[in-house]
Amino acid sequence: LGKTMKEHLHFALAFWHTITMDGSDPFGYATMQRDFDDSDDEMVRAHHRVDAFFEIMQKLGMEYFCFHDVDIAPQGNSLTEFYANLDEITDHIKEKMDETGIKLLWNTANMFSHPRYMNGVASSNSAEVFAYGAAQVKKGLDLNKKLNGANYVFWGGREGYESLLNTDLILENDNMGRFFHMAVDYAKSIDHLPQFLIEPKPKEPMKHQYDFDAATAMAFLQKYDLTDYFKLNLETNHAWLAGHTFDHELNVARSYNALGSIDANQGDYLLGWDTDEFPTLVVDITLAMYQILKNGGLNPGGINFDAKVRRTSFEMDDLILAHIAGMDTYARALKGAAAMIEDKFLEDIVEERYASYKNTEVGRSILDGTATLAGLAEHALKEGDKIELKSNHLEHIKSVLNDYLV
Ligand code: GLO
Ligand code: NI
Ligand code: NI
Ligand code: NI
Repeated sequence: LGKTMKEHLHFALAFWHTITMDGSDPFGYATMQRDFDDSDDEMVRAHHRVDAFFEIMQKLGMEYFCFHDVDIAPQGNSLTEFYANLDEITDHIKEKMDETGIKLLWNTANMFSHPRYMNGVASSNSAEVFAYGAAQVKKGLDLNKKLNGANYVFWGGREGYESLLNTDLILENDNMGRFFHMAVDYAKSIDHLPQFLIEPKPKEPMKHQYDFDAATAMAFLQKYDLTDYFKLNLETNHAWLAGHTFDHELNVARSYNALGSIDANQGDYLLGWDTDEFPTLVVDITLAMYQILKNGGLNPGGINFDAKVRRTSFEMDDLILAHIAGMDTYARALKGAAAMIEDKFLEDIVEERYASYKNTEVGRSILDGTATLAGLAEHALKEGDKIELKSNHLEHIKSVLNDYLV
């Protein structure tokens, strides 16, 4: 596989689902009181939260972490205050990183919770909002440099629209392209260019999200000439929302050499939104891990748990056990996928299925580009009436797949 098994399991802890998360949902208030939230002073609390975050990572043996700017530091009463708070807290984070050896997989800017972002950021109808978002990303890149981050993530948040009746889709997409180029240019100017990642997601929170799925995001990146700097951060639950399996999204990204990193979670088969449950479905994750191994792993990406416990699982133990369940699922998936690759289980099936392209003259001419429409028509006029079709043996394949589920 080119790497040791453990190198394929670079897990990251998400600040927002562990420390900031309090169990509140659209229908109910917080259910989680954490003992690290023991001070009325916001900045003291922020420091204690960082300590708790690193303690959890050490207990779990996690090597990486991810955060939004607003997760780690209070926003204060102005952007100036927010910047200062971020500087203070990231000094503390840096100390913790040096002490523990834990690394930053990626950070990002939350540009979707505050009311100013109700219409998006780069795709907003306000240049002031665009500028405010630019300020957040600038700071995010400064912090990424300070903490030696490997990647920097853009989840579209509210980049999208509710109705075309009042939306200039072309202007909004052009502005998104401009925004990302500014981020690349700034990163170059400070001599620290992380791998940029777009995280596609459909339907939520805007009715029409611009980064709907992997294929849509790739069309965007190609159109705006950003493929040298951007890959994709793919999330299981987002794939499902788009009507895809996770391994489909990974395979599409791989076909563009753009599989960067993943947000590990799962949805609920019965519900149509981003429930961010912990990954426990071995079959889905084994097929995902198969794609990741075919990709040669995720580098410099990793496996970030974008997953939350339910508000009814409010004890700290539940949070710890949930991450262990997620890590175990990925470890099992890795074993199964590695065995599939070793046995060439899928490769042989695929090879056999497309055999007629490799083992016949007409097939080879299609693959090597020498075939023409007229030449193929001539061939079909001679041979076409005796085409023999082969069964897909799909049920048999699925039942053998079960043998690989660890
Ligand atoms: C929401 C996304 C979100 C992102 C995060 C980092 O559905 O999954 O959690 O992963 O903002 O970009
Ligand atoms: Ni109702
Ligand atoms: Ni995510
Ligand atoms: Ni999500």
